[in-house]
Amino acid sequence: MPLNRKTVTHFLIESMRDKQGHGNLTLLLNDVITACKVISDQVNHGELVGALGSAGSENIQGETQKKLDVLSNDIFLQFNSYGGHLAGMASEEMDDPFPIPEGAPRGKYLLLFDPLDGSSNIDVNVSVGTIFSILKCPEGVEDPEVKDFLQPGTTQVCAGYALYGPSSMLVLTTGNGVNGFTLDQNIGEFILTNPDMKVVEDTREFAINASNSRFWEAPVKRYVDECLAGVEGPRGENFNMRWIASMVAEIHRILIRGGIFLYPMDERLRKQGGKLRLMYEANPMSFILEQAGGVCSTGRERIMDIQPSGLHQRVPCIMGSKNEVERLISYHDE
Ligand code: AHM
Ligand code: MG
Repeated sequence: MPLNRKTVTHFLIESMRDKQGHGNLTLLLNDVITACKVISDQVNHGELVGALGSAGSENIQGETQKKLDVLSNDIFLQFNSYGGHLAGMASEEMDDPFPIPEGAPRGKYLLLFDPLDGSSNIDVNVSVGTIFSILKCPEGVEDPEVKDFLQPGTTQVCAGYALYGPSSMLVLTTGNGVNGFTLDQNIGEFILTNPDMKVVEDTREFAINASNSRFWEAPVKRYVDECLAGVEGPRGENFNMRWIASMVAEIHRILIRGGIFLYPMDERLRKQGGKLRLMYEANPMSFILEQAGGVCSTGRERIMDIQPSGLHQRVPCIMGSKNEVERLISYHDE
């Protein structure tokens, strides 16, 4: 490894040096990153460590949990319980907030996470990831309850994801741009490889699960139809389509080469509010994308402005390259 490369710890210490009180956030992130490295190792070993397949249980959303969903959740809880920087945790895989264990020191932050997103991809060896969001625990609260977690995305102190793909990567924002790190397996450290990531404003690539097209709302139908019509259509250009069914991989692609990611409202999802979870998926990804110059909306409002009403609330997601997202928002306005 070239000697001038920066580890994520080095990067965080340097970037937080002048910010008062941020030493705690660096130490908290150190624990989060260690958890991601342990999950990365389990994902990499797959069937060799018996990690694939169903756990035979269901989460709060009624989804069947994979063994790796359960294991990744346990890893996150274990590695973040004892550092002394958290007042509580909440996970996509758990009904209620997880209290810091009796006797362990408490801190001022709240950690929310989707321990293994895109887990339908695990058994077929396609990229999955971890998504996390860090909030401040309200002043004076020792044992946070659900209401203490229900803060809009704009209050996030930090958001990030780990992508377990051909290489494992970590992408982070603390509200001052977005930086990407690649795991060097030999030394067990994430190394800064993608400084100051930006989402290009224009794109000719969209991502949506087209099998739901018969349920889509009119603005989404119109947008996708226009893309599909290519050079002969109103857009006068050909578009490309991708759908990995792994939000982390999808958002990562958008950070690298632009694009628009859609899991919009549709007739089938209306009752539950959408597909993706506000607190564990939509908000952290919105913080990252907006920090990189992208735009993130439900079609009707900015995702990070939503006042959450529940820990497991779902929302429509339209996010990515500015000009395409704004076009689709304008179709909703019409
Ligand atoms: P999960 O948290 O249960 O893994 O679900 C979230 C995933 C996202 O990563 C992805 O964008 C979406 O679900 C895919 O959904 P679908 O299978 O309907 O295409
Ligand atoms: Mg998820």
